[in-house]
Amino acid sequence: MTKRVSERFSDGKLSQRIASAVASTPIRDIHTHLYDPAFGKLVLWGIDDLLVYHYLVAESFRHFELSYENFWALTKPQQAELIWRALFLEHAPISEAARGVITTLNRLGLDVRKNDLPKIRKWFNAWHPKDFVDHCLDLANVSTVCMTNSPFDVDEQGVWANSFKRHPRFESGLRLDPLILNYKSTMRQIRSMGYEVNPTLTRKTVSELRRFLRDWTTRIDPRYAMVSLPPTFKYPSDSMTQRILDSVVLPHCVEADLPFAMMLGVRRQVNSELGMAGDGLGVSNLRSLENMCLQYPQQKFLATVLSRENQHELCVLARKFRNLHVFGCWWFTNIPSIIEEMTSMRLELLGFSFTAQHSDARVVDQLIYKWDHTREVVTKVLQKAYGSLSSVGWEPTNAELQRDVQALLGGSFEEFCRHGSNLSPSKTMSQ
Ligand code: HDL
Ligand code: ZN
Repeated sequence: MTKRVSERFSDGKLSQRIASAVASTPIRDIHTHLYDPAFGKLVLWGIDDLLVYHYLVAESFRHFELSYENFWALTKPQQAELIWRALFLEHAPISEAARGVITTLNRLGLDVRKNDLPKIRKWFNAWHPKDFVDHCLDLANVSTVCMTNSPFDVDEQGVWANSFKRHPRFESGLRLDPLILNYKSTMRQIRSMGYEVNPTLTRKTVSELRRFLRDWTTRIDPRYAMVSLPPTFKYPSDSMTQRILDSVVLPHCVEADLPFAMMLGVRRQVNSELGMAGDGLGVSNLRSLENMCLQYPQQKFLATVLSRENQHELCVLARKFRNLHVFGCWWFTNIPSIIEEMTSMRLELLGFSFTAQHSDARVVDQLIYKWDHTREVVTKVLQKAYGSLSSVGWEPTNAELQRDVQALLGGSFEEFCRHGSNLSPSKTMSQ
């Protein structure tokens, strides 16, 4: 018998079961900028790293009078002091990134109304980095995080050059932006690493670039290869980017059975004075993604898009191609109002066959707030979705709830990576 709408969501029992399923499900965080503790100085943690996070830098400059130059000349603690004053003392920390710092400090057991930065610093300084990393993973209930590893980052090269014991909860991701987007300038660096590559993609250069990718795949054992792409990315197009994709990167991914993750829509350095905080976004033409899924039916693609306007089309595209896995509320969409809209739409169009979120965390403490805030929203969305089912007589068991929530928080990604995705031969590509 259909319950009246008013009764639908009054079922506190079901709502509570959903809330505890979401709270208790460990997360596979499939994209972050965190580092295994073995990476030493590359590991960011503690109050000053939290406060100088580029999201907060961008927001703080809206209140600053000092010049960009004078800000960047300050030490990290001095920058943190200015950000703390602008966003946490002179205004309520109401933005997602500012509220995140408060959530994090609160969950670490600190009194967030005691605006005593030196005292907070002292508390963090009492921790050993490795213990603190594990503490944050446990508090956030995150089972594993995937790093963003660049063969072109000199600091990273130094670590990978020596074998080291990997932290079991840190996986790697092979980031290839410089190769795919700026081959001309990257070629020299690859040559200096011992590969005989030229500016034009001769047979020899292609085979050396494939060797380069094979070597780094063996070295870091990535979950996927990855690139971020501008809104102007076009495939096919008569460009070096496409030639690198078609002759080097995608054949390597097929050979290595490596999913290829594309993050579409970033406009780098819209305001270069802001440094890492200076990037913006644009609406992408997702026909390019469609064409790649058609051109490479046996290749697994992961995709996330930066523009809110692209989200619906991405879901429809994923309905057409089972070798396309949608993931995360990336960057400027990683705010509760948009996470709610995106997750509802994805459930309605894709069921559980997507990954609801990745944290994109850069500072290990951020795992705590990025996942607390996401769990809040996912709980709300699932309570509404299961509430509708329950009102027509379909109520999930606890085991079904665990299964479904786990799918959204890493399980579907795992299943996608396990499955073959060979589809029928591709048809002609649309422009
Ligand atoms: O390109 C990327 O992986 C982005 O996530 C950028 O690193 C960006 O600066 C970021 O941290 N977004 O959350
Ligand atoms: Zn990222």
